[in-house]
Amino acid sequence: MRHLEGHLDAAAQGRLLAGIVGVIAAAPPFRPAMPRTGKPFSVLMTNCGPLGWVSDREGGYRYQRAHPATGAPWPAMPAMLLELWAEVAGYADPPEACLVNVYSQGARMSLHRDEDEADFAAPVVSISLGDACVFRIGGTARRGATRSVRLASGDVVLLEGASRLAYHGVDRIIAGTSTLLEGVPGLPPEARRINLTLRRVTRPAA
Ligand code: MD3
Ligand code: FE
Repeated sequence: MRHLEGHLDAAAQGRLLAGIVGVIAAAPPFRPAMPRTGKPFSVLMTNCGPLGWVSDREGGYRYQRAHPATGAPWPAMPAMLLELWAEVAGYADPPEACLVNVYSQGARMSLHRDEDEADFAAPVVSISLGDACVFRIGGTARRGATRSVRLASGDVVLLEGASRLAYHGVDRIIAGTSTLLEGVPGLPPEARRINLTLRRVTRPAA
């Protein structure tokens, strides 16, 4: 992975957050559930862009064009995200999905691989806003060694090449490390960290 620490300065983080507040107004964060068991996620999610990632007991992990609760199409990606992708992704076609993960204190994401996309040649671009987290990344085998990386507000991570299929997760949120999300109208009051992942889902037509 490529870790671009502090890639977005405070002003850029504020502009991006304003765009995400607009996304959340149109597409309220929902609580996904695990396939088959229906175990709820501790992370809330929403999406912007043509496709959005969802999960529930009945349908499992998938991308779809509509919000699972409202049935409305996902709102457009803020222009800043398309510009960031063009700047860092090294991939000609635009991202199709931006998954918005909303963490409260105590929320976590267990070790997993992102493999619901048809195109692993495209990178995943991650942007962190708000409190820092302890992120864990390993190799492409579930039982391999892992290392911890602190992701802070404004950091951008590029997952490309071998790291695109690496196991990864979020161990914990480090409370009180950012004031960015404090008192922002339109955000869930318990939100401490937001992570955005820009993804290519389908293989571009040749
Ligand atoms: C490594 N999100 O949404 S972002 C996810 O902080 C996800 O919310 C975490 O894992 C979060 O799927 C981690 C960094 C990240 C994103 C995608 C990856 C790391 C990745 C894809 C492959 C390998
Ligand atoms: Fe992931």
